[in-house]
Amino acid sequence: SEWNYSRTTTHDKDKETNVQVLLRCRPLSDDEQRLNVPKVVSCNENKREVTIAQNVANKQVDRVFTFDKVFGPKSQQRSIYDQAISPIVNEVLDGFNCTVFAYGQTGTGKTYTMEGGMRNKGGDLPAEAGVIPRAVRQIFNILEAQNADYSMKVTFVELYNEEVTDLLAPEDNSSSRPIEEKPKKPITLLEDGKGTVILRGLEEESVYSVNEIYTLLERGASKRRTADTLLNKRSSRSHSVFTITVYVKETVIGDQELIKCGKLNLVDLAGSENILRSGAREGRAREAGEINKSLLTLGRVINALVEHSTHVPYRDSKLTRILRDSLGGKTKTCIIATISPSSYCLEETLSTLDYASRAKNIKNKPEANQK
Ligand code: ADP
Ligand code: ZZD
Repeated sequence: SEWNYSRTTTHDKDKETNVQVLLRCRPLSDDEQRLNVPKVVSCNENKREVTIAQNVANKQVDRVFTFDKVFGPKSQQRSIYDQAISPIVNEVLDGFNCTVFAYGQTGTGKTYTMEGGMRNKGGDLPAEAGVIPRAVRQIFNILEAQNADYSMKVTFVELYNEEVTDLLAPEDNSSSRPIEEKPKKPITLLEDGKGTVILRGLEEESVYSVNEIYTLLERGASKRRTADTLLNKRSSRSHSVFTITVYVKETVIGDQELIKCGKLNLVDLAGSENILRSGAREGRAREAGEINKSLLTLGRVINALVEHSTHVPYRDSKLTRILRDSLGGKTKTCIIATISPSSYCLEETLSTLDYASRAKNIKNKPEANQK
């Protein structure tokens, strides 16, 4: 292109910011309500506190956790977006790289939060639309309102068993074999000189309208559903990463034109229960190990950063290689931890709350690509 490459400025270096950690508790489902499932979680949004009622040896022992924001069971998709994600999208348009992770047990609302559901078709966004469609719409709205000269690229990948799948690759209908047996175009990780990982073989789709993105989202969601049917509950053991990269042409005095570039990674992690069950079982030991390698390594990276260890094991998994800059790097990062209010999930809930509390101590040094 005729545009100059964006460059890094130095004046905003050394400004450390903690990873922002939000907590969202889903409501009891209709079934759970019918069955009178006991609740052990209470959320105080104003105090940003989550309290877990625990009964230990017939004594009521409460545990209280504090987060940057707390969203209780009644919280709407729109309010989470407006309060927590919209400011992040503005940072992306200011030239920062930002990442939002959803972390939690399967069934607690990671996908609901990141993607959401769709009831009414066409027209406006449904009330259940999650972070991804809302972020896409906001980015287009702002750039169109500014009459900006911009371009936008999106990628959507799934990481399963340490293998990267392109969820946006066009459907191959020439073969009737199931997806698992199809020779996939391999996507490999490639490091550039500066330690940034590039996904080689991945199609970057340029998009020009909200509707175009929705077509791509539909393709991605349907591809994942196919994989899910073929391999039971694959999606609870896989990570999905949706990335929007925005380039905005800035008019600069003189004959120089500069491009402001920002990137937003929206990550739906594998169910956190997969960490605890990572012990290799049955004849699928290697597969089990591989499935959980990225999630295990993510936990180890967080621990190493929090404990200021000299060695941070980024290189041990694909997920941590791809998202390295989001963990202790120059990207602004937000983690949304999701939990269930049910007493049956107590153990997993405490484990998620501990994990999320630890992540609050990670420090990044956000740096704009260009200002
Ligand atoms: P996960 O991705 O963590 O496995 P899902 O997003 O699939 O969980 O959510 C599990 C179920 O709970 C889905 O049917 C989803 O629609 C519902 N759900 C999750 N969070 C909420 C919420 N905050 N409000 C209403 N329904 C929710
Ligand atoms: N969570 C749904 C998809 C699923 O698991 O199938 S909801 C949003 C982000 C990324 C991919 C899909 C979507 C989703 C959607 C549903 C059906 C067809 C296309 C896209 C969605 C939901 C609300 C608004 C826009 C897109």
